[in-house]
Amino acid sequence: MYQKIVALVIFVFALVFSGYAAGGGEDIDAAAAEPLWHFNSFANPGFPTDTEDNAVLQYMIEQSGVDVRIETVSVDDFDTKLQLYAAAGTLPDFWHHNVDIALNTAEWKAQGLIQPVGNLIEEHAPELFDFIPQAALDAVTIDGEIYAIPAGFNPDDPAGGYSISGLVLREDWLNNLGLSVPETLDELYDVLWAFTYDDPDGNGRDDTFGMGSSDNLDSLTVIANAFGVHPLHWYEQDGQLVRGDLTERYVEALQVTRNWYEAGVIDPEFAAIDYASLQAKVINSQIGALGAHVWFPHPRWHALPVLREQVPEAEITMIPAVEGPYGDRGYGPGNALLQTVWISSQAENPERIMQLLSWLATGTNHLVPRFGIQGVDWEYNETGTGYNWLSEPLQGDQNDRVAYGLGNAGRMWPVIDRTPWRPEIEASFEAIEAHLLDNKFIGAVPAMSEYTDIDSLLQEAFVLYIIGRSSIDDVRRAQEAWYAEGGDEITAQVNAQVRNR
Ligand SMILES: [Ca+2]
Repeated sequence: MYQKIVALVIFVFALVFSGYAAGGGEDIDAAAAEPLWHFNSFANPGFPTDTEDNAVLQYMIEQSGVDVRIETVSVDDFDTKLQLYAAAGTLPDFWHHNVDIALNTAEWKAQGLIQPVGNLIEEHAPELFDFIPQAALDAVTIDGEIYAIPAGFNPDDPAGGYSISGLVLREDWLNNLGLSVPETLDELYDVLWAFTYDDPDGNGRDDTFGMGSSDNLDSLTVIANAFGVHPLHWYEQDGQLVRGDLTERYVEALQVTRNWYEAGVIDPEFAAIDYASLQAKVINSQIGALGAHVWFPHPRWHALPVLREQVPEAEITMIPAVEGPYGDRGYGPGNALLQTVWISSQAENPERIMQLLSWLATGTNHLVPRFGIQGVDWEYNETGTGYNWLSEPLQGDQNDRVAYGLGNAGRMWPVIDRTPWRPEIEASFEAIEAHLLDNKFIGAVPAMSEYTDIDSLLQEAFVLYIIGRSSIDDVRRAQEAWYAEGGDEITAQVNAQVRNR
């Protein structure tokens, strides 16, 4: 804290002596003609910020008619530097950040650092609504007003969804055993049983487990999903929103998980390994199923190529969520709220910012910051399902692209576009999106940043129960403790915020 104050004092002095302090007699007309000031986190170190040398940014400025300069900062330094600017009364016009988005929106609104943007979008850039998921807008809506501009998703990209996680299986193991893709939780159990006990890899040794997970229970969530809940999402129970892992259904799912663990179909080491070790178990053909993202079955994603060095015929497939005993079916929807843009409460010409964003939301302009100029740097391939790279920087590696100016400029308003990877991941998206659960609250409330340690205690209790070291009463006691130590407040604030939307 002391260091922060010292840094703040030094920073404010520096601003005063360089003539940047608040009310320092800046000419308003001159300020209007100045380039917009964009403050950009998640900086690529090699990014050229001089617009003269940056072909991509220069093109965006010329085409949109809006001059802008980009200041980049690392994610870790972002909060500190933004607060220093706020204390000095010289906020950037708009900024981009990708961490704790809903929470930051609530805090910056409370601090008066940002302005509502709903009317600005409607009046000056309604095209943005075609790109931004409603779930993301809901998450940054406070007291009926939208306070941030979340990343868009290319609406023309069938692999452009924001739900990216599901259950993947070793398809070659299914085929070896003559099994089909499971549709229900019971059928999934049968598959995992066979993966464990019927020698799916045909090497004559008892050396495989059905499903793996890491210590944060990621893979095992698919069992809770079949009971209609995702642990960290919110569901209605007795007229109130309750977090998934506090519901009765979740307790039932834990009991099933423990049964599966006792039956030996879940890797017994799950509670002691991280996600990297879990991936190693896939690569070594020790497990046949795990929770994973859409890229996992991709032949160029690092897991499958390494696995194929040992098992050339290996196939990994994403399967749709299985149906549970009450007829529930679906994965928990993914995070719709990715990299986001906020407009400063001090921005004098927010409509110029909207002009720039409107340009980005027109035609294929949103691809410019990522891939450059159509016809110069890239063109659609023959089938229209991907791109051909034309210019030298686009055919080079990441460093060449960054040096050319691709990447950070796009964070003035990022649009997710997965077209280059589409042929291989489209099937995964179709499987995930076949069945999705409904999360009743996406966003954050202040109490979440206050009580940050209560979730790990709950998680620990769940793991101890699954591996047979505690009773279901211990689970319920842990849930009560979660409420008593701050969860009550979180739950009350979530319910209040949903009522006020
Ligand atoms: Ca075997």
